[in-house]
Amino acid sequence: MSESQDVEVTAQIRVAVVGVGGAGNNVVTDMYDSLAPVHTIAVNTDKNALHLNTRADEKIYICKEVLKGEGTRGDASLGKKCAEIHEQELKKAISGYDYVFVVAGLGGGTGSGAAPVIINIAESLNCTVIAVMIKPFSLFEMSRVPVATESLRKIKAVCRDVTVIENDILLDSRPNVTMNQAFRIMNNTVKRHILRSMDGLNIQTANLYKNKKDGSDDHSVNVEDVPISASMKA
Ligand SMILES: Nc1nc2c(ncn2[C@@H]2O[C@H](COP(=O)(O)OP(=O)(O)OP(=O)(O)O)[C@@H](O)[C@H]2O)c(=O)[nH]1
Ligand SMILES: [Mg+2]
Repeated sequence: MSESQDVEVTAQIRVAVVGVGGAGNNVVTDMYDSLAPVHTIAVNTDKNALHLNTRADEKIYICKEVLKGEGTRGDASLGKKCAEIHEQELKKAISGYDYVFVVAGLGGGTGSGAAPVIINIAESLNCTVIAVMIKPFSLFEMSRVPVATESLRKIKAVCRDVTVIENDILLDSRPNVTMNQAFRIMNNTVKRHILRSMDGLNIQTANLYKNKKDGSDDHSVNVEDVPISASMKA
């Protein structure tokens, strides 16, 4: 196969990363800023978090009918409802990709409620769906654990490829970091996990890098990674 044919074939592979809720939006922003070779889609019920704090190729605000933009305040049933109301819009956004990564932090209302709906939508399309779910700190966020566990159960029931990343891992390796620093480190780890998964799927990322005007808005996190193997749980 000639080089030009090779480029043509690999360039047809389309990858979307859908970040749901606060954590998902933060990971997507990290990927967008670092010019990751994927189409980024941010979904949230929190209008300000989505429109002011998130950078992505596409943003989908899924709350207006129900919550007046203030988010779910931890209610996963509302997160679910909002995603269901916007099913067609979400479906349209996710359609046409070969691989769809869905990323969310579990334990709040949006990620826990909407991610299972979005994963279901993606599974109904002709694509490979990879769920990357972040579990809350089991000690500091104890009250969120049951919500996270229930959401993960729903996700595992519909999606074969689920990676669970535990925020807890930072307590062992970096006990003195602040919560925000911990999130930044973990988001970098999540981003690298997604990029490595793409390598594992034989997606030739070099040919997919987006042709952005310049790298001046590259705010990629300059911190060391937590070893990915250490932050995974089967
Ligand atoms: N790694 C990482 N975890 C995060 C981040 N933000 C939040 N989390 C974790 O994800 C869990 C869910 O938080 P959010 O994503 O903010 O919640 P949400 O889905 O927006 O839900 P609501 O705000 O309640 O509607 C939290 O309990 C944290 O453990 C982040 O930027 N990085
Ligand atoms: Mg939120």
